[in-house]
Amino acid sequence: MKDIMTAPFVKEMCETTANMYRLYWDERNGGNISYLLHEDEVAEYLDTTKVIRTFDTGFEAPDLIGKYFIVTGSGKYFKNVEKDPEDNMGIIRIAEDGTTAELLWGFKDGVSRPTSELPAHLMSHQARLKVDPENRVVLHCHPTNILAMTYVHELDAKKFSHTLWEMSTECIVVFPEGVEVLPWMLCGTNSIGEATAEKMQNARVVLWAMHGIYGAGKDLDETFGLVETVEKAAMIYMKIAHLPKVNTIQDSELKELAEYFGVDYRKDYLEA
Ligand code: 2HA
Ligand code: ZN
Repeated sequence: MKDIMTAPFVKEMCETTANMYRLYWDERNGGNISYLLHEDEVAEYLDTTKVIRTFDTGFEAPDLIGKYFIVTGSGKYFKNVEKDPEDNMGIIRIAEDGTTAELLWGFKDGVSRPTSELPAHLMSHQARLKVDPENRVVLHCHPTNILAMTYVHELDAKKFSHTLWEMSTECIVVFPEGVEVLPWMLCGTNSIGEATAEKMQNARVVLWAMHGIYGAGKDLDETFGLVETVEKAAMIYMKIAHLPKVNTIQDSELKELAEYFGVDYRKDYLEA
């Protein structure tokens, strides 16, 4: 059995959480990540028959039975993941009943649990896997500018997506499906999980107004890059929203971009 500390997925989780922390996306215990692992990947490092503890997830995820995830822990700080991966993260498998999570590694203090946002994560994985069988990552964080923008911009998915697209040339290419937006809701609940998962059927980015962002993708790099691009657009918006706008990217130019790069964009979000 190989040393799990050398596993690429553990290293990538460490690097990603450290980058997110340094970008001010994850203060204190803010943010959480779940990353779907393949059984053969896990079996190189762990005896998958040894369950350390179990958790009741409080909901059913029938499509995820037998699936493995590396997840960040409830109350854990992204700042600390790199220093002590085995304390701040866990590897879980969804049991045969679809509602129990079996811990196979991590949360070594013996009491810690997976992220409080596990419902939103697992429900989002289910939703994304239906539209993209290659989806493996769901990531939540609190980027400063996207959060700020939800205080001053209308929370309409079409208008919000259009504004973000206008903020930089690459946006419509990186998230051609736009972003979905939820109003303020109580976090950590099944309700916000269900609402997020429903929106995840249409887009890989779901904004939680006055709270943060959910991003999904096929690997950590892609998902991180997606959130990074949305956050950069929001940063530009927050720099210019109070200034007279003299120039912008026209709808005809957004269309030209989307067509040139061959992306399947939300045509109904453009006037052109
Ligand atoms: O894990 O970000 O939404 C802390 C949070 C809750
Ligand atoms: Zn949060």
